[in-house]
Amino acid sequence: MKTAYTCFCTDVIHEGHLNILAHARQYGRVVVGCLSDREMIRCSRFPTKTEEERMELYKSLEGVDDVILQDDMRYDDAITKIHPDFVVHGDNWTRDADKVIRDHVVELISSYGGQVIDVPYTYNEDVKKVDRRLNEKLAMPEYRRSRLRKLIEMTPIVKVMEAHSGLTGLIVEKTVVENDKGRLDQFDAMWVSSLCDSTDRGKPDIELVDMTSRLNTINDIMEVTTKPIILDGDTGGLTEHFVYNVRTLERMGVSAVIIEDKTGLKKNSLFGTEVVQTQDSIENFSAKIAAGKKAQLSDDFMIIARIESLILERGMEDALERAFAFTAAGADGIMIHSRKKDPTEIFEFCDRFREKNKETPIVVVPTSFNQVKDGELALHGVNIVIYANQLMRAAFPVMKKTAESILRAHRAQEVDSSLMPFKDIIRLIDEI
Ligand code: SPV
Ligand code: MG
Repeated sequence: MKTAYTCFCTDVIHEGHLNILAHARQYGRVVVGCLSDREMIRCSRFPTKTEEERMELYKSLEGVDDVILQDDMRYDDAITKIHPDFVVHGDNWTRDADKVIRDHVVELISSYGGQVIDVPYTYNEDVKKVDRRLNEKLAMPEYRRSRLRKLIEMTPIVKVMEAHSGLTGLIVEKTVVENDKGRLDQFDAMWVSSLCDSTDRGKPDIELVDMTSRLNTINDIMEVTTKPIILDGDTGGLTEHFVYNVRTLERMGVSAVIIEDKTGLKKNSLFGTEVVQTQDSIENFSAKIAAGKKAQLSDDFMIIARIESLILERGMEDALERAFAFTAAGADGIMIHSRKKDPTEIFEFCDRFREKNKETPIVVVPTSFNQVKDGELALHGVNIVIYANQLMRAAFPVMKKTAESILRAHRAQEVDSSLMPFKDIIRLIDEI
C-alpha cells in the first residue's frame, strides 16, 4: 500500500484540512505530520495548543492512519522517516514564501520517484472565519502577553523589530523571508521605542510624549497584529506612577516593559556622554523594580531592567554589579546597552553575567554594533535582540526624497515607479 503524507500546522481543523485528507486517502495510507512548536513559530503560526494536543486532534480525524511529529518545516525528517509516495498540500504553497518549501520537497521525493499533489486551496467564508477567530484569539491580552515568555523558552533568540504605528506593526507581523538554509524566518515580537514613538510625533526623545499617547500607539498596533509587544518605558517615571502603568500594560496585553536606570531629564542613550544624563542609584532603581513586581497581578508580565553604565562610561564592574542587584530586586530580565561600534563590551558583559546567572533573560539592542548577527548574540547567552529604530529610519529619507521630487517636477509621475502599487497596499490591510 502506498503512503500519502500531509503536514498540518494548525490548532483548528477546517474544511480545507478535511479536503486535503480526502484527497490524500485516494492515494493510500494517510500519515499526518504535526509541525513542531519550534517550527510553527518560525513560520509565523504561533500555536495556541501544545504539540501533544495537536497530535491528538489530528489522530482523532477520520481516515488518518498515523500521526508523526515533523520537526523541520522543510520536511527532511518526515521524508527520511516515512519515505512517502505522495506529499499532499494545498496549492497555496505554489506561491509566496512557502514556494521554497514546496520546491525542496519536490527535490527530496522525486529522487526516489515520489510525487507532490497540489490540492486546490479551500478559501471560503467558513475557512476565513476560522482563520480570523484564531488570529483574534492570539491577539487577546492573555495570549499575547504570555507569548513572550514562551518564545524565550522555545526559540534560540527572540527577534524583535520596532513598530510605531498600525502600519509598521503590520510589517513586523507579516514579513516572512527565506533564509540561507532554505527555511522561513520572521520577527517574533515588536518594540515600541520611545525614540520612534517620539520622532513619529516630531518630538524629542525626552519622556515628553506622555503615557496616554504611548498607550494609544500600542493600541493602534494591537488592533492589527497578534505578536507580543515590549514597551520601551524610558525611566519608568516616578515609582508611584510606574506601579499604575504596570497594571495598565498587563491588562492591555503588553508582554514586557523595559525601564532604564536613569533619573531626571532622560535623553536618548545614543547621545552617550555628549549630554548630561544622570544614572539612578542601585537602591532607588531596585526599589522601583520591586514596587513594579509587587503591583503586577499576572504571572507572565515582565519588568526588564536596562543598565546604562556602559553608555555613561561607568565601566563593566558597575554594569555587572547593577545587573545582579536588579535581578535580586525581582527584574525578569536585563537589558545591557552600548553605543560602541563593536560588540566586545556587550559580549564581555553577557559572558560574565552568564558565569553566575544562567537563567535571567538578557536583552541587547545592536544599533551601533550592527555587524553582529543574532546567532552570534545567542552564543553569548543573549535571549532577545531588538532592532530598535530601523523601520523609522528607513522611511524618513525615502519620504523626504519623494516630497522633494514632487515639488521639483510639479507632478507625481516621476516618483511613481518607486511607490508601492495600490493593489499591494490593499492586500496588506485585511478587511473584515
Ligand atoms: C529606543 O528605541 O527608544 C531606545 C533604544 O531606547 S536607544 O535609542 O538605543 O536608546
Ligand atoms: Mg528609548
